[in-house]
Amino acid sequence: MAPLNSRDMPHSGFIQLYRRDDDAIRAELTAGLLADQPATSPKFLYDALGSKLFEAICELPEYYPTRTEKAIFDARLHDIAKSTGRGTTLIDLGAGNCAKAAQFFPYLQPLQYVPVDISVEFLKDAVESLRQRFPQIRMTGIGMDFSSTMELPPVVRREKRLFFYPGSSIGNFSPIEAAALLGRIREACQADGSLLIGVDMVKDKDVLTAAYDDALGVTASFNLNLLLHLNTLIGTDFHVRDWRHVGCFNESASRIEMHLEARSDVTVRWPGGVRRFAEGERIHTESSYKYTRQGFLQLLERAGFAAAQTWTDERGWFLVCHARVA
Ligand code: AVI
Repeated sequence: MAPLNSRDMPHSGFIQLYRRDDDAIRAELTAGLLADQPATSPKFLYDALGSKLFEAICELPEYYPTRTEKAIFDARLHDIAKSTGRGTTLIDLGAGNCAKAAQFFPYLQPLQYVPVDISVEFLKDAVESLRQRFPQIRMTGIGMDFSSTMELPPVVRREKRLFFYPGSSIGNFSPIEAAALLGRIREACQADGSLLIGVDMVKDKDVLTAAYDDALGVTASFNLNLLLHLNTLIGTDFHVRDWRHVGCFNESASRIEMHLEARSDVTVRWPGGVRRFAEGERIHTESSYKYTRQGFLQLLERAGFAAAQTWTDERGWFLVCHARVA
């Protein structure tokens, strides 16, 4: 990634800081595919088709996190807004279509809304239509990879920063990576900042497994599509039919794991690499960590946040936390 200097750019309401580095991507994927335990980062699940398949996952009966979090937001909108306060600089991490944050606008009345995603192209349509509805809120879309840096350009107000990170996306980082990311958010918060975050909870193994191995096979398609994305990105010659989706709960690590498993002996070639996978061998494509309330609050505290206010659903399946800096 080669960051641009935002001071050099005319302020258009959108700032693209992330630049794709094809050599770095090739090196990362080659190392992952050649490793003793092959693995790829979950970020590669999201090409155009992968993003659509993820949207479909959120509609599945088995995939409870999206609708459970929404039910908590709907039921607790007033309480959450009371806790976060008004006039904030609302920084929406992984904003996508900006819909989750937008539901809070009438209650939070932020002074500035800063949707952050890897590409401002994802944000443009959503932000334009929000601008019509909420002309009083200053909106600045930022294209950046916030998993590697939280350094925001000077156009983002420093006062009353409220970071919004819903959807339990924090679960796709290992606890060590999650602690580092939360630490960077804490740094970017200043003294009067805070974080509103959604986290998926540990629960019955069958409920968890079904959410990541649904009857329609949408999650399987989402996972297998990674192979098509890798073919495009680095020229591998994966055949989707040679692989099967595996979604399982690893209890000792408290995480769902997604893997792609070779259906028979397969040799995969790409410019710069070749690997023979034996039948049954797997590529680890995603982890989704599940927390207890206490475990997550400890993580927040270690990152420099004070005791958080929390809200959950009646089954205790999902947690929404509002944490201020300590
Ligand atoms: C984006 N993230 C929080 C999802 C999750 O539940 O870990 C990604 C996902 N993978 C399979 N289904 C959904």
